[in-house]
Amino acid sequence: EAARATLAMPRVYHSARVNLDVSVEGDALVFEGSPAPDRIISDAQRREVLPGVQVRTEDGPASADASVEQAFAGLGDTFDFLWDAFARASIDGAGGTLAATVHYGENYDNAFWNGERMVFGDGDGEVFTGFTSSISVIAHELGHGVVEFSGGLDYQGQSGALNESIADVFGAMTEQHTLGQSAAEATWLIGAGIFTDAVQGVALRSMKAPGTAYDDDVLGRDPQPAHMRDYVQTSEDNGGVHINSGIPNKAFQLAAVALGGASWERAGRIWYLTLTGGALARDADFAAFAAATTQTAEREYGEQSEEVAAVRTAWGAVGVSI
Ligand code: ASN
Ligand code: ZN
Repeated sequence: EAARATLAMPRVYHSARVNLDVSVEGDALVFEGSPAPDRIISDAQRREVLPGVQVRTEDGPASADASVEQAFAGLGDTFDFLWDAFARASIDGAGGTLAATVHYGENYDNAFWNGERMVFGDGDGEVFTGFTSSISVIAHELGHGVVEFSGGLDYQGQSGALNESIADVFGAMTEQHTLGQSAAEATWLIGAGIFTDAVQGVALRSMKAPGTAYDDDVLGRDPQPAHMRDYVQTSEDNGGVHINSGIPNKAFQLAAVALGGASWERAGRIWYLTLTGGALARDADFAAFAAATTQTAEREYGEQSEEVAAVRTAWGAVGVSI
């Protein structure tokens, strides 16, 4: 006997793409739907021109180019993480297409989010290998997208360092989700494996031990502080956005490890709800963000909860007073 069913999907996304799982429970057919990613990868062919030539789509054949496939897979891992952890459909929360360009420029030593897409250089081969091999780097760039779609944080000074830190939080959580790691098991490294063997360093940044990711003749010493007493006043790097992000990074890492389990279950959820709740000013400083995460934890878990205690302790440990 044939069964017919219509499936109502939550109206949280407009993507036409849906994964549908059908299972049998007793004498019932159970349909479960979830949004599926819509990815487009382009190739800048070593020029600094965007978007470049489209080389990979969701339904098209795989590319023979490893960078293309790595970027494609990384976007998929990030999409899966956002849905699994926060029921967020893509970075815009509406199932939007995820776009990336690889082979940007010649010997280009960076990756970035340009407001619309992720862009990856190949590295110069002396300090950096490519940037697509690291899921934490890919998810970091997408994290900037989530920040942007949530109202944004001015890319300057402390709000800029929060923007950077939240991108790292997304990077680390996505990598941990993809590898099936708990907060305690995780390396908390951002960009592990993207340095060549010539560099004395394990990663771009360490959220667990800011300031220790590298110590190298070419790069010098990792300048990230892990406490407000070491906050770096500088006019470079938009006021040290990639430097002082070590402080909120360490606070998140401490809260996540103290709460145990997977980082996104409680600490990540508190950070995410704080970011997306609509109450965060674009120019929020560390103290404002710390207060906001504490309020989120109080609202979600109760004032006397271990979550609130863990968040307060974590900010206190890095010298940010609430
Ligand atoms: N990779 C860097 C970042 O995403 C690029 C930049 O400085 N904007 O933060
Ligand atoms: Zn960044």
